[in-house]
Amino acid sequence: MVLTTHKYTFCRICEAACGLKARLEGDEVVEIEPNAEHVVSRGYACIKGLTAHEFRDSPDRITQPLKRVDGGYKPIPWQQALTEIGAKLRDLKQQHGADSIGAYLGNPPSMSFLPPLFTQGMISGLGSSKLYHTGSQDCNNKFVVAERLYGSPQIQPFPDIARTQCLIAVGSNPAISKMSFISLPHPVQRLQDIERRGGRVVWVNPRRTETAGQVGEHVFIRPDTDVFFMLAFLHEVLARGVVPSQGLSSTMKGFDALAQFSRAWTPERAAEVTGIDASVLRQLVDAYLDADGAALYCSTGVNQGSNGTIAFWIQEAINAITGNLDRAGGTLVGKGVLDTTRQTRFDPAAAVATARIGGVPLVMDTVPAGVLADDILADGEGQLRALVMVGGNPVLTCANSARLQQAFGELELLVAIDLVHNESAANADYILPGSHWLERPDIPFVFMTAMGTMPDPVFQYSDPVLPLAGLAREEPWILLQLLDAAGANLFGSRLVQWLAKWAYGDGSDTRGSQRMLALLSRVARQGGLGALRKLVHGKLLAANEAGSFLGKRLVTPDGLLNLAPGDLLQLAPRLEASYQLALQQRQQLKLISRRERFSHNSWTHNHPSYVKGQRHTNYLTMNPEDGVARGLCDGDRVRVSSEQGSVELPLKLSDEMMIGAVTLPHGWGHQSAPQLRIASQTTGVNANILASDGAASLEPISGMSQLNGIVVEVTQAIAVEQLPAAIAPIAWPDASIVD
Ligand SMILES: Nc1nc2c(c(=O)[nH]1)N[C@H]1C(S)=C(S)[C@@H](COP(=O)(O)OP(=O)(O)OC[C@H]3O[C@@H](n4cnc5c(=O)[nH]c(N)nc54)[C@H](O)[C@@H]3O)O[C@H]1N2
Ligand SMILES: Nc1nc2c(c(=O)[nH]1)N[C@H]1C(S)=C(S)[C@@H](COP(=O)(O)OP(=O)(O)OC[C@H]3O[C@@H](n4cnc5c(=O)[nH]c(N)nc54)[C@H](O)[C@@H]3O)O[C@H]1N2
Ligand code: SF4
Ligand SMILES: [Mo]
Repeated sequence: MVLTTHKYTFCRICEAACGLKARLEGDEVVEIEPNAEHVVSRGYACIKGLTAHEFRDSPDRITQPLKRVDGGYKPIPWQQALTEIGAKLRDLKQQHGADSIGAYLGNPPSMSFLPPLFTQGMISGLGSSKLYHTGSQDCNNKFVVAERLYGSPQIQPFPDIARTQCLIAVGSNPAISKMSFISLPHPVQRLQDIERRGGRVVWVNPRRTETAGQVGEHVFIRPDTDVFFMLAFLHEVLARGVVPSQGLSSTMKGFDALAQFSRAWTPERAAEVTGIDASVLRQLVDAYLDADGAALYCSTGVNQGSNGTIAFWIQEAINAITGNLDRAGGTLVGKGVLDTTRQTRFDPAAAVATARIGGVPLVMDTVPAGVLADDILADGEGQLRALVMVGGNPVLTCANSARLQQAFGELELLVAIDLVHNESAANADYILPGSHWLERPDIPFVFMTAMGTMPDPVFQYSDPVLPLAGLAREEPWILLQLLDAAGANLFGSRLVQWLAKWAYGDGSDTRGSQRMLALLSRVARQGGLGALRKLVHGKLLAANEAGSFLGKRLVTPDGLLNLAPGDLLQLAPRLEASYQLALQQRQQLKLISRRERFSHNSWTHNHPSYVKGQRHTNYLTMNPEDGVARGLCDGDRVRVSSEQGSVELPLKLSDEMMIGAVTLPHGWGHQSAPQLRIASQTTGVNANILASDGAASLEPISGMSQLNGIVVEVTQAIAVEQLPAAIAPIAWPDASIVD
């Protein structure tokens, strides 16, 4: 008889970190339910968390190291893989210097605590400066602004959802993504609560989203013009005579320079490019100023535009000067249990480290992914010759994928540490079986544990729910062994390397990570493993306090909030040029990104239920009027062309899109990964073929790639391909998904 047991854990797919309850029969998870006893998520979870075990047990999961031999892949022992990779890394370092070796840290392992830490430790241990990270695809603008305004990238105010009377959210769709830079399980319900208590919620977005259908009011904005919306908002706030109150003004500086910066941006001028009527903007400013606690919030819709840094700066400045920052109902600054704001302090007087390519600045010691292809292709000192991918799928998720794929072919060594043989690893030299989060012990990732971006502060721990599959190993163990084989030490310290190696042993179980987490927990005064194991439903921490931040917890050199950092002020001419360009581009179609319920970046399409029926492809969505103007009908196959490339896919016409804006979900284009037997049969296309890379295409200061507001043309596709009507059946375990 098989024994049925239950184990509690928390989800590590997105920032909500929902509590889950897994039902096991023997060593197999047969069902995952939301954990009703979890102190924050209280019985909420989404389809991705509830089907996580089906990805862990995917028939395409890699469970032993693979080496490329004669164009195919053959299983090899761990020892051989590590020795050979280590020897190559050592050689490259000797011949070409440490900067010839880099790592790409993907998003999925970044949602755990230890894998990102060890990836950083490996790169710095090798003496390299080449850590590529997905931050330049989603949020580096927020980090660089926080450095300058508050003194550390880790200080990220978030809306006080429980008390706000007015939330204006720009470029965010919580019903689908569950939000970013705030951990909020069941966001729609929490947002509806704002309306229930008489508050207002406003969505500013070129697409009327699934969220706007359930809560709040929607305002259309033309793609990539948010910075002008923010500037006009600030202009109008100042026009009402708002100045920081006496108490506030002693906690901040730069008000006059900020006011000067916004002077030219009247609502009428902004309206020319945003499409938001000046009177509508003034009403929003009224609502914001009249509310007893209001917050402006933005997310990737803004971050991935061409001026996400200025937009976020101005947003934060508005929240600050109106007294909404650090106020009940405004925005709050959480406290992590492991507060590292001082350790990550930004020195505005110090020179910013730059990448080899185009002098692009590093952000939190990471290189923007937009120069990865150049780093491989451009000869010269420090040319990148070896790349270790720790999760992630850059060939689908980074701008100008076609070029990146070509560049990957030039690498002397490409190693993927992953669950599956994905598109980026199509020609990898080695594929090493990493761990699924259900197999890892964990505390919540850095935003929660160190930065405290939580309306309901919680600390939690999970033991692994399942053992490591086959010969899979945890990422920290793999990275330690690679360092050893390359003759280097974690963070360059022999002692740290020795201790970590002792803790991890042969890596066949997760005791190493448990020891590490227990140590971190003790440092955070949360007790050892025994104490952690009591946190299966999470432990509520002290509530976020209004009035605890300004004048108290900033880590700028003078302790003041800097409303007008010098290098941001210098972006004024760029802003003017962007405005002129936006004026010229008013008649052109602009492409924006969007997320889907059944896609999580690039890694959920290898599951039959996620891609069944109409979901076997992504679609371009366009306003019907734009369709009529181009003679296009719903269901037509269209060609979408940008300066960078073109893709062909089916069209959907919907008035959810603003006129002039089209949208195309990213993370598709799996045809080059035959090892993903389901995904490779899907017909969706890679949106990042259309986005540009290279230093000149990146936002200055943040190095963000522009993934929103890409000028495109859409025409009828000439060659109509015969598409498979449905994915061919493959023997696959029963999927539990329900739509
Ligand atoms: N289901 C699902 N959930 C996810 C993910 C996923 O792929 N699928 N990804 C996860 C990750 S890695 C992240 S970083 C978070 C991101 O989470 P969010 O940043 O909250 O992302 P979205 O909810 O997609 O919101 C982005 C919105 O911006 C809008 N937008 C696009 N361009 C513009 C523009 O120029 N201006 C304005 N104002 N809006 C614009 C889009 O229409 C979209 O509705 O989501 C996470 N959650
Ligand atoms: N055009 C456009 N491009 C975008 C975006 C957009 O909105 N528009 N969004 C961007 C955003 S927000 C992000 S965060 C990036 C994401 O970019 P990436 O991180 O590069 O891509 P993902 O699809 O998240 O990574 C999927 C891979 O991680 C592996 N994986 C999953 N879990 C684990 C694990 O625990 N360990 C290991 N070792 N591997 C694991 C999966 O098997 C899969 O192969 O994409 C960005 N790209
Ligand atoms: S909302 Fe995010 S954290 Fe919660 S179950 Fe879904 S994917 Fe997991
Ligand atoms: Mo992301």
